[in-house]
Amino acid sequence: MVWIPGGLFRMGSDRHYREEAPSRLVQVDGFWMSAHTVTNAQYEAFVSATGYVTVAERPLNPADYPGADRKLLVPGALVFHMTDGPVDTTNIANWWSYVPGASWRSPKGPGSDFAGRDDHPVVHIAFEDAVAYATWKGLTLPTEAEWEFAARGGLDSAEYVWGDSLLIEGKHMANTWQGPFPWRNFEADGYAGTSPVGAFPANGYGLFDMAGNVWEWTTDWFSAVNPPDPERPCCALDNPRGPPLEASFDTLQPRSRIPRKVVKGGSFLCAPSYCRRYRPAARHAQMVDTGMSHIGFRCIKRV
Ligand SMILES: [Ca+2]
Repeated sequence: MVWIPGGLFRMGSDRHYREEAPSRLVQVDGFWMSAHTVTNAQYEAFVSATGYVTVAERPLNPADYPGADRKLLVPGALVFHMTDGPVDTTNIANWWSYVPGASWRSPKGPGSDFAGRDDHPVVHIAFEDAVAYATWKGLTLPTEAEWEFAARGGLDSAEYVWGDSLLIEGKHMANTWQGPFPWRNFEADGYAGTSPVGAFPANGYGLFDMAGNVWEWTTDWFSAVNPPDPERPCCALDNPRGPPLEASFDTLQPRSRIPRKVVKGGSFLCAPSYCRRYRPAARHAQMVDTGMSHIGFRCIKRV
């Protein structure tokens, strides 16, 4: 783990998606953070030691999913698939499929495994799966503010975790998507799917993959509305913990009672043409029960 010194910083951004604004002064205390996301090998060690069964591997309770097709209420996870050609990018069902039997062990469904990818981030991890691992290690998960402070690596208000240009001397600094999403991936960064942890340069604090590769869970409940900027350093929000759970329900799916946490960092599926969320200010709402091909996590330890 590496030491994140803590301090005052500008959280969020006024230059991109609405849910990142307003940019505001926030203070966080110092903490220790894992240099990379939890890998398949690390998660396997946890499961071997404890017998833990992830959410994606457990039977589903129909009461939690009113109106859902019962045929779909079987253990599984959302798996990404490329399309044959351009599709309507407002409909994520064009490239996400619920695959029965998909889980961290079988990332593409029955018959698949993570052979040769021991050092890639574990994926298809629901929020409580991440918490279970962290607890076993005597660690915890970061708040959104802690995660974003760490991701910035000391570059306050920069667009990216490495500075203000997407490429540095023509080189990709993170595992994202190049080409028209979701049907052509030019792999200019070297990877179509996840990459081994640490394949790209570390940020200013020595943390790897704080942009791209996989989204990372934080402990904050999601709200698209953020606190106002206090403007004066004396009044900065002190170690914010996010809004209450009730704020996190998806208003576009009023029947859903699955609350949503903030995930950060973007993933190998973030493309300039579709989703510019490989930035430290970027954020996304993720239902706590939903494992996906592009969601992992890392741990912290507070002092
Ligand atoms: Ca890539």
